[in-house]
Amino acid sequence: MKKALITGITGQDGAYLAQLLLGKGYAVHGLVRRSSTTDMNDVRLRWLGIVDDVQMVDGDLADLSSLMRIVRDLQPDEVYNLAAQSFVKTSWQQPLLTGAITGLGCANVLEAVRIEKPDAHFYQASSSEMYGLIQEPLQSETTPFYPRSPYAAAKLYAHWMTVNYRESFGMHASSGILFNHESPLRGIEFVTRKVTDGVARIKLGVSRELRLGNIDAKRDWGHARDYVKAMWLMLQQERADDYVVATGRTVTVRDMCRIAFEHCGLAMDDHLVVDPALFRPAEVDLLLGNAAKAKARLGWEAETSLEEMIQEMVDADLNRISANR
Ligand code: NAP
Ligand code: F7E
Repeated sequence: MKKALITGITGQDGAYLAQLLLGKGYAVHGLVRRSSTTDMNDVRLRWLGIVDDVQMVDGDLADLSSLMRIVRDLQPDEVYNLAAQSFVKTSWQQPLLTGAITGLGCANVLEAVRIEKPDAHFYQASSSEMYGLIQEPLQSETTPFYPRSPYAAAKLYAHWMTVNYRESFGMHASSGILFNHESPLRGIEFVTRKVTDGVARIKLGVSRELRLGNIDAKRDWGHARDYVKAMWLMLQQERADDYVVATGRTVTVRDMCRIAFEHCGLAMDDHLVVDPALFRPAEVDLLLGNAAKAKARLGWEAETSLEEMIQEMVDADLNRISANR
């Protein structure tokens, strides 16, 4: 039985990846940081019905000794580094923490693997945010990076450390440059979930308006359930490499929002308010990924359309809000 270690298992992608790996017969172990509300941080694993099937281990990305102990004891075949301070807007308010966890945290995991289990296959959760102020209209593995936030700068450091450990130590270390991916398990602070939750509240008469920031920003949105398959495929290759994972379609926040309102039979213009207080210090205006390499080498393609995903998210939020009333 193969053993996998997932950092960030309590997050959106960690939960879907754990579900995928369990389905493939893996023993799945997840790194969990200490919290005073331990009964709340497994909510996503509960939602997927897999909380009793994964083994949780205590540790923190900031604490190299905990990572070394875990990798030494577990001897995992595959290590997926998904843990991060992942909210871009927060990275301007907590730039040093973001650097310490999203950036240096990856170096800590790489070191733990290099020292304790150097033949383990390693995955780093890189991000399309690294393209930032885009240098090409369609971004691929060869497009130059131009990070626009402390989050993106930290991810860029982690990305290059992954490449460096592959080249310096011959480690099987791969980096997935994933474009935005969402699901009913997405954190409520991210725009798709804020929209689907907000629209569901308006539909159920709990609120009247939805306040957003820059609705002209364009994103290439896919479904997290599809994207974790690409992570796994990268670690099954003979050689480690870097891959863009994207749908190849970009849509404004405004048009994504319209899909959610229309699904509920509501007129968007009656409820949507643009609030400049929600604008960011620097914006990433447009992201559009070219996943041709992932298709050719991994046989991976996005399976879920934006419309299907937003409708699934709105329906999940309608159910959640109704159940809590
Ligand atoms: P998420 O829902 O925000 O999950 C982040 C995870 O990291 C949570 O499990 C969190 O634990 C954990 N974490 C945070 N700080 C930690 C620390 N100091 N030590 C240990 N664990 C810590 O993020 P996601 O959407 O699943 O994304 C997964 C990864 O992919 C992240 O690295 C993200 O930056 C990257 N990424 C995401 C996207 C996307 O569109 N979703 C795109 C590209 C890249 P708690 O539950 O305790 O908070
Ligand atoms: O913003 C605009 C906002 O916070 C998307 C993370 O998973 O994907 C994610 O980062 C866009 C931005 O995601 C609101 O200004 C407008 O242009 O959903 P988001 P993100 O910043 O793209 C990348 C790939 C990651 O790696 C990250 O970890 O939507 N926007 N109004 C808004 N965004 C939010 N959150 N809230 C608003 O009210």
